[in-house]
Amino acid sequence: MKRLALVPLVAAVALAAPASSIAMDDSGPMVSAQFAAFLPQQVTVLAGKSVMWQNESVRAHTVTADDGSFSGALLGSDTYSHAFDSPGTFLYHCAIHPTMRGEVDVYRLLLDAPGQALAPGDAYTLSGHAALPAGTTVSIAGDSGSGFQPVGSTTVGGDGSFSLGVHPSTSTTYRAAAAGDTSPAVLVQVLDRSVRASIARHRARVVIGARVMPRAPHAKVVLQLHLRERFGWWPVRTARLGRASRARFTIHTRRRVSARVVFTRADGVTPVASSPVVRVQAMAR
Ligand SMILES: [Cu+2]
Repeated sequence: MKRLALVPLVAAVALAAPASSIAMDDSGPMVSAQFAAFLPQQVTVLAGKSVMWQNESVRAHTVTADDGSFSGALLGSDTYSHAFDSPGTFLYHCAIHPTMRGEVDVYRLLLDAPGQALAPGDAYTLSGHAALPAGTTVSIAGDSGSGFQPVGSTTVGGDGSFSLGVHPSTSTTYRAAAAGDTSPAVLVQVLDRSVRASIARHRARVVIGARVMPRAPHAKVVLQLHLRERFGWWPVRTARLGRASRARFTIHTRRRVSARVVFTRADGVTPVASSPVVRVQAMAR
């Protein structure tokens, strides 16, 4: 099971769509049978839940366990579902197209994949689901670079869910353990970044440069200007950091400019870190 514990961690790092591969409702995850592949190729499911396969191709396929423990046919736009009652790794293939392969990983404890990165010191509610009796104690451990350390414990509720508040100061990998079962790890990302900004005037053109460290290529930064007539800081431009974690804004004004550059979460709004204020004087007449 050690190798498999990394799979959901990778899914959580790609913050875009990690939830789709982890089932939390009764129906469990869906797998699409495509022309020549199962997508996603790997799913993680809580013990007792079902995985549903749907044929979304023009070919007929099968969902056949490598060990023969389950099998279903996917003709036309058929669906097939199978409930996984005990933890383990279940490999399957298509009996018609043997290069089509897939994997179902079943756990009694799962942590929900975090949806977005945090700012340092943010409170975060780590939540998960257990196929264990209500009242079972769940221990949470976190690893922020020096091995797993206990973080706290909680209990399984009547609906099988559990949660624990954490305050990671840096990116931390969490896992849950109870009654001899351990969940796969999930990564809670903390964006502990600093932003530097520079400003230069070339006649009416003002160029504001920004650099975010540690590097965060493609992340969003927002240029804010201090607008006296609007009593404060206002976002005026959004940019994505380049590969060197730099961005450049150009504005045209003859006035004095006070600016700062804010590094945000993926939503482009929630601030993570701000540069010090940079200023240039009004254009000489
Ligand atoms: Cu097939």
